[in-house]
Amino acid sequence: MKSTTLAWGSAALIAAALVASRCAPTAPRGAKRAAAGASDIAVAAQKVFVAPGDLDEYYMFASGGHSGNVYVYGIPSMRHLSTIPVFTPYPATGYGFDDDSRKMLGGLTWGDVHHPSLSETNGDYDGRWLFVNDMNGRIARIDLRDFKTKQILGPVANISGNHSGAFVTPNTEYAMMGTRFSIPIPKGTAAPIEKYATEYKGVVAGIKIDKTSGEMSLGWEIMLPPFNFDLGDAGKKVSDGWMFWTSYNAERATGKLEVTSAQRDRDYIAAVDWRAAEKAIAEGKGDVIGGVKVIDPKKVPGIVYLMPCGKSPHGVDVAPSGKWIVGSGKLQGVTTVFNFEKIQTAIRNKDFTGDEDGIPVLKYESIKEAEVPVGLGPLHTQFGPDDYAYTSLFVDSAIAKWKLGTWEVVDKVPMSYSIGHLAAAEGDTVSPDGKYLVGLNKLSHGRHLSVGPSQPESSQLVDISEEKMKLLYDAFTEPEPHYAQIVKADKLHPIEVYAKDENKHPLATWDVKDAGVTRNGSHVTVKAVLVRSTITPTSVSVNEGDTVTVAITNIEQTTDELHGFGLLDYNINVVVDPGETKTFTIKADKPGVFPYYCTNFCSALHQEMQGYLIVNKK
Ligand code: K7E
Ligand code: CUA
Repeated sequence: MKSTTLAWGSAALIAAALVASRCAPTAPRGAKRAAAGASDIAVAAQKVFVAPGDLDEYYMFASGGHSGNVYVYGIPSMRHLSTIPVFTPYPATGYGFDDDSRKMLGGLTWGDVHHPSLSETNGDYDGRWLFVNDMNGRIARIDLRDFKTKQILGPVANISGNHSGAFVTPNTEYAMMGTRFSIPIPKGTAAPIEKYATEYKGVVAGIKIDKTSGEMSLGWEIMLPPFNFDLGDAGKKVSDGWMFWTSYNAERATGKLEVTSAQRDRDYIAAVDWRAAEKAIAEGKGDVIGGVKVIDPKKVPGIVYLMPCGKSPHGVDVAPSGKWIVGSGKLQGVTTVFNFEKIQTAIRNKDFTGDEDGIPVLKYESIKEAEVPVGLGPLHTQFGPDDYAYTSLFVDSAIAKWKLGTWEVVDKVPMSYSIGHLAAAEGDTVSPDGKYLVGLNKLSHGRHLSVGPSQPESSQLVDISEEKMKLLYDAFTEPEPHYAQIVKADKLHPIEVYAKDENKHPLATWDVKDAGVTRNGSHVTVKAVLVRSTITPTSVSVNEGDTVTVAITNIEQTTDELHGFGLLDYNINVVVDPGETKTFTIKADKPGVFPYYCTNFCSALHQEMQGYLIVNKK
């Protein structure tokens, strides 16, 4: 197998390649088909074809980047099954219009989701929750019982640009957070940019997750030098109890980072003993910054160590055994594998080469196991059974398959084009499935019908069940897929309706006789009932200046019988699932008559499902 090895320090060359790779060729229509034999295409078509009425074998949860959403796909069909709004209002499901979801969004109407993280038990997906990070210092929890966002934690104090989350630990004790854009802390403090190296700080955090409810709270924070913390992964099995964060900009540089932060041959992976951090916080150690306790590793040693890793590493991925920690230096031609046992030995022996703000730097040669010549621009690694690893190569526009232990690159498959993350079936758990891998590409360049300057985002399904990887399918994916996770469909057990006796909403109304209007001073409460094909009450009269809270219960107990409540001119659009109660509140500041109606087609008399809000002039 031909592979390219590149000496460290050839950053300029790589930079040129990085630029060049953004101009991938556009194949003339029809030419691509000729490239693969007709029988290959027939085999691929059969492998992705999910017959009408049949179901996919896996769910894929893909990040929606700055759309603020999570997108759900079926694998192998690559069908887009659902959109889960998280950090962004989404009229299709009424998200961000009712009181609870508005409160959760907290005034921000966008988020930048990069890394979905399914909850785990003993290092395997357990199908309970999905956690996702947002660059605005937040993490959200989606309940996989109903595929809805249930909690948004944050913005968390002192965390700025939370890119390196939401990777959970093997028993979902913690989700991870980290600063990509260091700032002076606490937030709200200003310091001149010339003082970046000393007064700006990076912070990493452990977000504690309640075992039963999934409720998140801040566990601990650690103050670090102003490196740009980029990706993360939790240790597993032998390395359980540790977390790893990559960082770039060990130079502590400012200005044109593409030049200034690429000077050194090595940056760092921060290795954190999270049980030690937990203990330190429990013992009351740490300084209060921004209203929370923050551990300063200079004062509390034994919690953080820095592992040198070349060069401007992006992804860090822990192998299923927990033995190997793979750091992908995006500006080189190799990916570096560290040996967890050697890391522990180096820590015990104080095998350090120096420190950064009091944090020991481990000796590279002592902890490194291998440099695997995967190819140019390695970003992320996923795993399969039998010790196989798959690394995405942004610059080479390919995926490399290689073997843990022998460190041999055994196969490569081109991607069209410029792959970022990749996701293999259960490929970041302790027991990867193999079978399928999805390349989440940054560019599509003529792989789909043109829709103007904003080209469709492209993902490619790859068969990894055999020795050679085979491209099966090109699929449009909603922008912008960074990371995705693929979970066996039978691990999830979504409900179809909210059972009546589980609805504990104080304003739930299950009988149309109980629907109606009550007034308390200038606060009007409307209890509304939705059932085919009437909204009760059919009209509501209030006075200009009233505050009006409308509680809507959909009393259907039938699958798929959703009703909506669209209120014209007041910017209200709520969707209520069977058995669910939602409230919205408006200030009746516009006099007149305002129709409301059911927005979800529900029966032959759906059009009749309407009413009027009458706001009487003062
Ligand atoms: Cu590589 Cu945000 Cu994980 Cu994009 S990130 S690719
Ligand atoms: Cu209810 Cu349409």
